[in-house]
Amino acid sequence: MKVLGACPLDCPDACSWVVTVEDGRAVGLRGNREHPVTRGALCVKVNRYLEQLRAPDRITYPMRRAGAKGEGRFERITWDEALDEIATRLGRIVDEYGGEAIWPFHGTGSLGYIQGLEGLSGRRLFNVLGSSLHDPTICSISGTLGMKYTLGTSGGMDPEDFARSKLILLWGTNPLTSGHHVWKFVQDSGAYTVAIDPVRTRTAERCDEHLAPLPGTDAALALGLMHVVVSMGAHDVAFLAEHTEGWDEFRTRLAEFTPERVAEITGLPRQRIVELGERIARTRPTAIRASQGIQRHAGGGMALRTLACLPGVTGDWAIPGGGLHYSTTGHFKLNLPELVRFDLLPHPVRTLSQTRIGDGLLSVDDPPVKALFVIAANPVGSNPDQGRVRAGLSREDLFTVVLEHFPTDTVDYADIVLPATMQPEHLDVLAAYGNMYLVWNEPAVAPPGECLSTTETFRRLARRMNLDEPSLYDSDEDLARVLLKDFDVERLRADGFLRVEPGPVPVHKLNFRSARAEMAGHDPLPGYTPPEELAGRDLSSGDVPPGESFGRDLSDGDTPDGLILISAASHYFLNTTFGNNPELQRRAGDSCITLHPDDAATRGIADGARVLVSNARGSFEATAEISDRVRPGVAATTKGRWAKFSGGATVNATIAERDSDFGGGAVFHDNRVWVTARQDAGADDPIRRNTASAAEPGSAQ
Ligand SMILES: Nc1nc2c(c(=O)[nH]1)N[C@H]1C(S)=C(S)[C@@H](COP(=O)(O)OP(=O)(O)OC[C@H]3O[C@@H](n4cnc5c(=O)[nH]c(N)nc54)[C@H](O)[C@@H]3O)O[C@H]1N2
Ligand SMILES: Nc1nc2c(c(=O)[nH]1)N[C@H]1C(S)=C(S)[C@@H](COP(=O)(O)OP(=O)(O)OC[C@H]3O[C@@H](n4cnc5c(=O)[nH]c(N)nc54)[C@H](O)[C@@H]3O)O[C@H]1N2
Ligand code: SF4
Ligand SMILES: [Mo]
Repeated sequence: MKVLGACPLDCPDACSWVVTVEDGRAVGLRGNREHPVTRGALCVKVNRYLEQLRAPDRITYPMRRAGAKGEGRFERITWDEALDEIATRLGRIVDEYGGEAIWPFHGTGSLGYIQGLEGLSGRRLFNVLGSSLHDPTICSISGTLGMKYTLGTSGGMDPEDFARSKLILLWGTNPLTSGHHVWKFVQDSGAYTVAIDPVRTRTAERCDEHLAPLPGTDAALALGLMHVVVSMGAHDVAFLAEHTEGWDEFRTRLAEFTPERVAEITGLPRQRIVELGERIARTRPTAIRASQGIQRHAGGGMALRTLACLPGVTGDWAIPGGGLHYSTTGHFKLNLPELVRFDLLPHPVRTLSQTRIGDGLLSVDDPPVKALFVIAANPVGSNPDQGRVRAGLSREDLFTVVLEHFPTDTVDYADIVLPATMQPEHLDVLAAYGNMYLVWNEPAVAPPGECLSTTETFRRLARRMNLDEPSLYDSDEDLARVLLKDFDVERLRADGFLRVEPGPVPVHKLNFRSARAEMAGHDPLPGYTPPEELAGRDLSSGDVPPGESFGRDLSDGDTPDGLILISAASHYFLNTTFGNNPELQRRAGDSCITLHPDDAATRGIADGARVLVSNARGSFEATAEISDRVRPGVAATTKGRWAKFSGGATVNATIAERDSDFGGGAVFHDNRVWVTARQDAGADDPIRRNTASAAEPGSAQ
């Protein structure tokens, strides 16, 4: 039997897949050949998804903490015991502190609207309880707001239109790793391709040209390119007059961003900026693919706001194959209000930010967070400031429930662990954020052991709490039909996917001057907001004022200026998902940091040496790779490793829990670190190398 499903992971592609089921077991998984973007192919990670379904460390029954918080020692309990304990604890917390003391903390482990997606699943129950709202700030919010200020929507161009582009800028995006299906459209176009990325990634290597600006300086580069276009008289006067607001003011600002100044800010040769500006000026249509990586900086929202202006200046927004693609989410008109039912809230409640879980647990008062539900998230692995996240989760007075598949670093802090179903075991619906398709996921097999879906878990908890609101008991299919009120559900279910047509971009006019941005306290015009930890200084020359060392003791020999560390998507993990898969661990190899030969030489670090990477927030260990894939002053590693398989800490120990400019986004790539050789690394190195077995100590399995 073949069952149509969909990949649930936080990836722009939202692949449609086909599960082969024999005797009630999933024995095969492949991409759906009919889906115009999936085209039969999944990816290196998800090709191993079925292994994860049956992995020996899968959590298959409820557990109660038996050791200290963080220790990861648990005892098996029944669902009845688990639900009783949760219902009793929640009841007491609501009585004493009010519902806002409960924080349903959702991650992006599943992007399914029914089982996962950042704060939606289970929200009806949390509304009835009057729990705090959860703002999914960790991934893409700054860029989304930046796009909206300029365009009125965050949904940009349809990436299938790349097939018609003549010039494509792959700007702060590495699709060959983080969502490879768009590459086919890029290739088919025959367009001239330019990668703009401080790192020479897999994608940059395949492009015709690569520019490596200093991290967080993209808005300045965009302003410089527009400056060149305008100084050539190549701006689209008719488009600007008819479809934009505030052009005269913005044009004045562009005049300030001469190629000389932009060269200084970005660390790019002036000539390269002028040449790319000229190429843009003479090539219609020009398309930009930007994704989330570019906005993980202090000025990340402004970066997208300013980038979205470029196709306005050239008139590309009006030409098929021209424009900017960031996220297509804004084009899907789903019936979220009826799915989520905020009308069930007894009174207005506060909102807590996903990115700031450390603050949320350690600093928020009135009321303090007393109960934390972690749903499809792994904040110890994925959030900024790992040390603070651990400190927050260690609070003895905090009641933590984690719904999970695997014994993650976060599960170790749970009071109660609940076993969750995986994608072939439950029903779900997704809308891609990197293409124009809805995808349907039909359950294919029964879950192992006592695993329950998120929805069923919350239905049972509602019953245990004697809540009589009828909508808390809607079935998954009812929920899907509500969400898809305006779509042909039968067709979606039969085909596994359904195309949605993008709405107009810009929505009305393109706003160079944005009243909405101004009202939110931002610059009324698009501009350049420098990154926080780069602060416009030339990192390679060591000209940082003495004493300015981000609180770090420099007596161990590193240079005072440190390096900007980018921790982008790993080819083999998806955030921390798959971080426990032995084969993917083997392929990913040791935790690694890439250093430019000059930076390695200054620090006396040899290729393959063990290094300590640190700043005032924390540290982790890695193996140095010396390569000119990174520019001087910049280092690169990847996200997604589990701390328990990496000597106890990952790169996230060094990242600041600080908000970006728009919407309180995370600043993962705006991170200054110091790198020193570890003298004492030897055979008894505590870092485990490729030996992580699926069944880890710390798991109760
Ligand atoms: N294999 C794999 N795929 C994934 C993920 C994964 O973990 N693994 N994660 C998924 C998720 S959650 C998301 S949000 C997306 C994210 O996918 P992307 O948007 O691709 O995000 P990142 O991987 O963070 O960064 C992309 C690129 O931006 C570059 N970059 C960083 N800072 C700057 C900058 O200031 N300017 C410029 N021009 N470039 C910069 C990085 O070097 C990197 O090559 O991918 C999804 N897909
Ligand atoms: N250093 C660094 N850190 C980053 C980033 C970066 O660029 N650099 N990027 C950030 C980004 S873009 C994102 S989106 C965040 C993601 O951060 P998180 O949302 O915490 O994502 P994951 O780490 O993948 O953890 C998701 C967990 O959900 C579980 N899960 C999956 N499906 C289900 C389900 O159906 N039910 C239940 N109950 N559980 C499920 C998985 O087993 C996994 O443990 O990470 C961020 N972290
Ligand atoms: S992770 Fe992305 S590319 Fe891989 S199967 Fe899922 S949606 Fe497709
Ligand atoms: Mo993300």
